[in-house]
Amino acid sequence: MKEESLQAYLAREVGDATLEDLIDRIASACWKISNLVRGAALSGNLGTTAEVNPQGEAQKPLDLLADTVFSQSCRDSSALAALISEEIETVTWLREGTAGRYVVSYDPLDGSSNLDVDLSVGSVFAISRIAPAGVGTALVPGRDLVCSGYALYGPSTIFVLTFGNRVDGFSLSNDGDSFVLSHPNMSIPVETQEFAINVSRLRFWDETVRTYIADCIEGAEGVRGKPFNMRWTASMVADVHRILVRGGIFLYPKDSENAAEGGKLRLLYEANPMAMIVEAAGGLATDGQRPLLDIVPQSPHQRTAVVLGSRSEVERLAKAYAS
Ligand code: AHM
Ligand code: MG
Repeated sequence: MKEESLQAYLAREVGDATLEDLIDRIASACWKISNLVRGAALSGNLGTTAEVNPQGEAQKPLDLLADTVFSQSCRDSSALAALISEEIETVTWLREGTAGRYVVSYDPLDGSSNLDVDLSVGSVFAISRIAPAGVGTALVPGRDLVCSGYALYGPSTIFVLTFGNRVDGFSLSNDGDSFVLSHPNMSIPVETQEFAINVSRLRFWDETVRTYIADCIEGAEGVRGKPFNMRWTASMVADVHRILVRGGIFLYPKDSENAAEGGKLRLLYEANPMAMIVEAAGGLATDGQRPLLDIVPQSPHQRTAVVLGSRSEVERLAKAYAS
């Protein structure tokens, strides 16, 4: 089979040179971040800085470096109006009052608590267009996204992309500076026997989540009548990628500890990009009850509950909430 580069794929799929250029810039940021992650120990970039991000979480040197690489790679795109980063408090306007131009929302290094223990991390991004009527606001519901994707820095580096109709994955070449189509048309199996949740938070969960997980753990002996396996990587990118490859359900619910903030994961640059990918791959992505992509964002760092993955399990939990 002839290898197809990400650039050739974009020229075939997109037909808008400015958008192709913007996605290519994001992909370049991802392979540069991949190289930074691999070299982190030898360049003295592990550990934690004295800084905190807008959510009050300690920042790692690589969180900050990845943010710089990402924004520098994107900001010269003439098609770009604004950037929204997990690491920056306010929306960064580059070309204000520019209907039709793009906003990139991104988490430059998701799951960064995994860095010091050499486990998988990733970058997540979503691209939206500033609507003619919405000049001045960078916040749009996930349903209006143009495209979204992530890069997973695991045993290999994979760049996954969707425009909403299909999901394709690209592997980093051996040279480390280009992506090649390796996972065409990814789709999530409808049925699954694998769940992902941070079980140490059980004491904070509501009854619906407790019952759902208890039923899974009872396995073949309980109401589900089949065994379930559990995986939790503490990196949403790695968990979502596993679900794209072999199915599963991922839950980060709103619970009694994080309810005041609305949940743990951020809507614009974590939940929505993953929701767009999961829906395009045949799965479902909700906050437990309503589709994540239907939520109208109110602020750049808004949080939400997240339940996504194989259709049958996400529907089961939504039904349990509804009853
Ligand atoms: P981060 O953006 O600060 O890395 O936080 C997001 C991460 C997700 O990747 C992951 O699913 C979750 O936080 C892990 O949370 P926990 O520490 O409860 O396991
Ligand atoms: Mg994150």
